[in-house]
Amino acid sequence: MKAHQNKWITIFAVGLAVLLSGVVQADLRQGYFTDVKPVPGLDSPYQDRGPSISADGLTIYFCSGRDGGEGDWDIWMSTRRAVGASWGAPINPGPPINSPAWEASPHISADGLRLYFQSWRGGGYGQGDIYVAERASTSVPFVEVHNLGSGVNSPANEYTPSVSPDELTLYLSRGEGADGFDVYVATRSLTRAPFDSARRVANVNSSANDKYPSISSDGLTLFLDSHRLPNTGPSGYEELWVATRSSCCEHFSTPVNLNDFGLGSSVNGPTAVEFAPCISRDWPANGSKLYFAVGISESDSDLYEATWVVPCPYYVAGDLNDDCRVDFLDVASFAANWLIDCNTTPEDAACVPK
Ligand SMILES: [Ca+2]
Ligand SMILES: [Ca+2]
Ligand SMILES: [Ca+2]
Ligand SMILES: [Ca+2]
Repeated sequence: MKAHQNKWITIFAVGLAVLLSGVVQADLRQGYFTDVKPVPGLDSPYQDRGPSISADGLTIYFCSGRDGGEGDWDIWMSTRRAVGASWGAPINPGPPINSPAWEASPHISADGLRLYFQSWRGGGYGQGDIYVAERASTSVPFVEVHNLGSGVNSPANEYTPSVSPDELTLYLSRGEGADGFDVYVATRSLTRAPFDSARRVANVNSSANDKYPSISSDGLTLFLDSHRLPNTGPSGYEELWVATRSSCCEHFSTPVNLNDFGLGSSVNGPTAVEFAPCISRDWPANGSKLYFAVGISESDSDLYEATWVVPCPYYVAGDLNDDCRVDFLDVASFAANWLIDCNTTPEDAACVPK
């Protein structure tokens, strides 16, 4: 067969596959976290931790011991013009979110209208309590702050809230008893109703500190940090762990180390402390993000991110770059291969007998 005939047959085949590619789309969950790196532009020489990313990926909240706030630790925020663009200089939203007391572990709701966080401002139920700040639209500042009440808060230390997209389920951590922090869950029937009494989440807690739950949007995967053993780093260092379930009616599984989750990853390192995970609202979409904190020293931690990659587990005719889609990238790849002159470069891997 003549070379130019092969070329047009190939382009026709790829084009046909493009038209048919919708047939082979599937729900993909198996993937891995990679491209672990600091979030640029948000660092300070002090503790920066507790990231929470808005659903549109354009605003990030975190807590920091840096100077320039209302006193003690505060919640800070940064925005960017588009996903992938640089983060702007962090700003302090001021009161009523921040106060002279300690504020930490912000968590922004899916609609961006409520910011859950921990504060030691007093007047609550004792030690740290979880509060929520509210606003009427995402274009105006938060104006009201409420204590979440006695279902969530207690004389013990409540910390690290994470809410479901409908805000009817709240995960948190509470430090009491011999087992250090444990992960709790509280539910309510209406967003304006108080939460029921928080209870320990079955299977996910250990005798070590277990905290910073981050619930996936579908409610089936719970990320957390834990001091439990065995871990990847030095004994007793915090690392990121993951618990899963197949439906929201079931208990979570016993957590697995994040490095053993999915197809495996290397988020937990052998020397650093990894903690405070926040899974993006679009996870497990290909390219979605996990934000977390990495301890640099006793007095310094920074915000990091990792990217979820989903290789295609199915054979898709014409999918040359293994992304489960057949599109112009595959056409370009095919065309590039075709243009290799096998008569002059027969050793090239792209050369096939014609
Ligand atoms: Ca820092
Ligand atoms: Ca403060
Ligand atoms: Ca409390
Ligand atoms: Ca515990």
